[in-house]
Amino acid sequence: MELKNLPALTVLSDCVTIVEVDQVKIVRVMHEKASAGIALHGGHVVSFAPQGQKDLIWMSDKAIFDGKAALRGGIPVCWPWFGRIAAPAHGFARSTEWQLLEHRENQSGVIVELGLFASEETHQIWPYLFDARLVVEVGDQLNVTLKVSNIDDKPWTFSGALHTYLNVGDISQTEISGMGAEYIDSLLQGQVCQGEKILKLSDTIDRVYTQPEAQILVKDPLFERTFCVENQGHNSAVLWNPWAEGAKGMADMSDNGYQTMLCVESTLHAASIDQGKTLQPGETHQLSTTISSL
Ligand code: TA6
Repeated sequence: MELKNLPALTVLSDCVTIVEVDQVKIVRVMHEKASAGIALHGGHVVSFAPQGQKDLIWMSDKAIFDGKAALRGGIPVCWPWFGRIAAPAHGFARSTEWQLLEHRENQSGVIVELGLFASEETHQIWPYLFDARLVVEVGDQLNVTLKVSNIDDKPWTFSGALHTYLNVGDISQTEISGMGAEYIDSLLQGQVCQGEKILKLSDTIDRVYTQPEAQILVKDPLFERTFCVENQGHNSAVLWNPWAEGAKGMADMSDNGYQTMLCVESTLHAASIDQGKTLQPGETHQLSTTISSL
């Protein structure tokens, strides 16, 4: 997503400014290594482009920046649950305002830290005290880490994902490897299946890969680059593309939007809220994704 021509509302440093798209404030990073944008609404990375490259991150041209809806595209922060195991789908973090806590920069890049804390609204949806931080490191590569801490006096259980939408030239030419063999097929009522080593898509896909390799590679011949996605603190990697019919059904995606995106997600998957990861009071968990282009 192109942010460079937007007027700065606030100048925070040589590299960091705040800009606005409709109702959403975005922390804009413009550094000699890379540019990026992180929306405060949702703690949502909306752009990351190493210097001289096309954006690695896909944003829908129909994304709704009303400060209420979750943004379509970017890197939605799905937390404190992943999927539709409770409402709202993918948790409340992606549709709640985060606070800008810190930014710092040096010659290798810029680090932006956002925070999300329990409020009356979050308490109504999920009755726990938490401290969530999103650390976004913008440099030759993009690193996004979601650190969640239990600051309550009772344990709580969560799941989640960094639901990255990669910006590909043409999905039908794209080749994906490193997902591992076994997957849970969300389109087949959670049936466990064995997959191929190299994937080329020609239809809707929605799979939770349970044994992903350390590096997931997405070869994009049209843009002549290969994405490398490295995840940590996850138990699976989700691959999703809604294809033509799915895109038609989404008000915030153009009918042909599916042709240029692919979600490769760093996921802590759980079949139900209770089956998630439990944090005792005082414990912290980190879920991260690192995205680069080779
Ligand atoms: O991560 C894949 C998935 O859970 C799919 O099932 C699909 O619905 C997608 O996320 C998008 O969900 P959303 O709530 O953003 O429409």
